[in-house]
Amino acid sequence: MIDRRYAAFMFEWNRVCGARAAVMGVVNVTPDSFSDGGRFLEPDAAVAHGIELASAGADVLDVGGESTRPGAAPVPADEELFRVVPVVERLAAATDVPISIDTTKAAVAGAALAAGASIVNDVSAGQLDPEILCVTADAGAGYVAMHMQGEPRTMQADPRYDDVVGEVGDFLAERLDVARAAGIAPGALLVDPGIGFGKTVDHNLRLLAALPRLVERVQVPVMVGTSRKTFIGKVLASAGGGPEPLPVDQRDEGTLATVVWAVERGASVVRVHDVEPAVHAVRLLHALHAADAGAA
Ligand code: PMM
Repeated sequence: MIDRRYAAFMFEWNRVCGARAAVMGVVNVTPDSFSDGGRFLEPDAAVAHGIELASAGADVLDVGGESTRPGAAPVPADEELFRVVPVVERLAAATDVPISIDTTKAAVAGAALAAGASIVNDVSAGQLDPEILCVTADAGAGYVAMHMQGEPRTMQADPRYDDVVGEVGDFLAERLDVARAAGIAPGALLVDPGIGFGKTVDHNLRLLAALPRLVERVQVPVMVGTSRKTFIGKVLASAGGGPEPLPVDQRDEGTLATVVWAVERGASVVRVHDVEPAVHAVRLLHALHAADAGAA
């Protein structure tokens, strides 16, 4: 029997992804995320922000209670639960937009799914707490497996690959097998190359350049999260007039360029902080493709 929540998730997913790329809006309930840390730590502020992103056209809301920025320390499960569960519960009551829980912990995923989330976004791809795969499978929820080299505390120290695109693709294909073996339905799976997670500027650019190869390799929808990340600040540093990365609050135009690039190269979901411009870009691309197909 298909779980009601899973059926709802698949319906939503086909609705948004079948037609065009989906925009996932970020709701960080953390004191220390790199771009919006501390702004939405109070549940009222986080819920209001989520509702605002839904009104701006977000197709999915991603609620997270543990910062994964480079150098971040882990958060105990009870603190993470305390941050995210009330926010998920209230957002699920306030909006029809599907909610994703950004966590690596089975206990947090389970509580968020019970509170109304329908997707688990796991930056460790089930490696930190393998039980998270069973919790996701039991709930019939969607699952995003992301690639990360190392762990947030140390991942940017000296990331190395022989072939970053091949290695990330192999890792994600292997984690998809593990997720399927744990009982997650094949149609509920997505992967994410993990832009900025144990990667240099060059690694990130290569992965974005090779997105079509990754999409072909994994055969499931691919999600991409570039929003306001350091590589954008570093690429634009010289345009900003100096050797320092362009500050986080000046990276939204650069982010939009990567959103268009990623969607044009096969990304099914883009994860962003500034939702409205991404929604406009994705909708316009969709209209252009329809016109292109009509003219052919
Ligand atoms: N990036 C962050 C957090 N979670 N999840 C996925 N699937 N992909 C990402 O790129 C990703 C993520 C870090 O960004 P934030 O601190 O602004 O949330």
